[in-house]
Amino acid sequence: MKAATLHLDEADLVRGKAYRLRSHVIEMVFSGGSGHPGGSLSAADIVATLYWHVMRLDPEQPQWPDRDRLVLSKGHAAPVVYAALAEKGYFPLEALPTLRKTNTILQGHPDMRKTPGIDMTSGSLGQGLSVALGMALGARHLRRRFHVYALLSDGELQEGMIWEAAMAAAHYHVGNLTAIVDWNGLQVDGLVREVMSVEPLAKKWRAFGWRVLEVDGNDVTSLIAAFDQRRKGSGSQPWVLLCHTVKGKGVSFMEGVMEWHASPISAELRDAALRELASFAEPPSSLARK
Ligand SMILES: Cc1ncc(C[n+]2csc(CCOP(=O)(O)OP(=O)(O)O)c2C)c(N)n1
Ligand SMILES: [Mg+2]
Repeated sequence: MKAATLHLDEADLVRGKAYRLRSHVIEMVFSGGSGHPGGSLSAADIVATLYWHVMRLDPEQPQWPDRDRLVLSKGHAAPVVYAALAEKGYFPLEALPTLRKTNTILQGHPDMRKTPGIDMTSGSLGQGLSVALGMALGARHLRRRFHVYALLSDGELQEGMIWEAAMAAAHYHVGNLTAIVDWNGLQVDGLVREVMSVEPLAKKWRAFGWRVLEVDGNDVTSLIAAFDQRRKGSGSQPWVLLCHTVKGKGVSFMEGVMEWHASPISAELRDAALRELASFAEPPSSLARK
């Protein structure tokens, strides 16, 4: 009974963080004058679960050799990861509104030379899983126990390099690698299934030798359960979490709307979005920096 209560409390904390991250994303894209709100909002629950439940990290030591790694293969969703890093204390929250400004540490896409807590430069879609695989094999070579997570988007799965990495990871029995697919159904110019379908997704990953979990990627309780199952699972097979999400999740006028993939936000719409996010979960100041 006690364990169940603790688990619920943790889900609440992660959920509160996810909505806080969403509010930061809106503020950042507003002040940056450009950016990618849709794919940042769809991934907010995944990112919050990774940073507040899953990954072993030490914000005091961003280069700690045994830290788990996140490769944000869908690098255009940088705002939501920057928001998580600031909330974790890698750098001050005050840096967030500098997104995309000249000389900022928060470039439009992740830059490992500029941002504490970013382990891989990314943004050119298709590359992240190969990089994550290299890191995971590196851990094996160095006899370190860290885990590597790669966050991919569904449109990105149209890139051939993803499937080369998938094939290699299974061949080399890479058990410390987890891919996470933000399966929001939309890419820049339409529905993924109309532009070029990537389905049947679960069957494809299984055929490539991966263990597959399918999960509601906007439901923190389901995400926590899936990551816990993964943690207890095989040490000799790569796993993928196929996360059903909604692009723009949490801001009703952005949900499922293609144009919000990348778009500036006016002051009026920023206010409307923040009001709506606050009604879901008042960003609790008591959660800051936990
Ligand atoms: C190799 C490459 N081609 C094109 C782009 C431009 N681009 C940015 S995001 C995106 C696709 C967005 O759709 P999806 O991959 O599904 O991401 P999400 O829906 O999660 O935002 C594209 C084509 C890119 N970043 N990299
Ligand atoms: Mg997509």
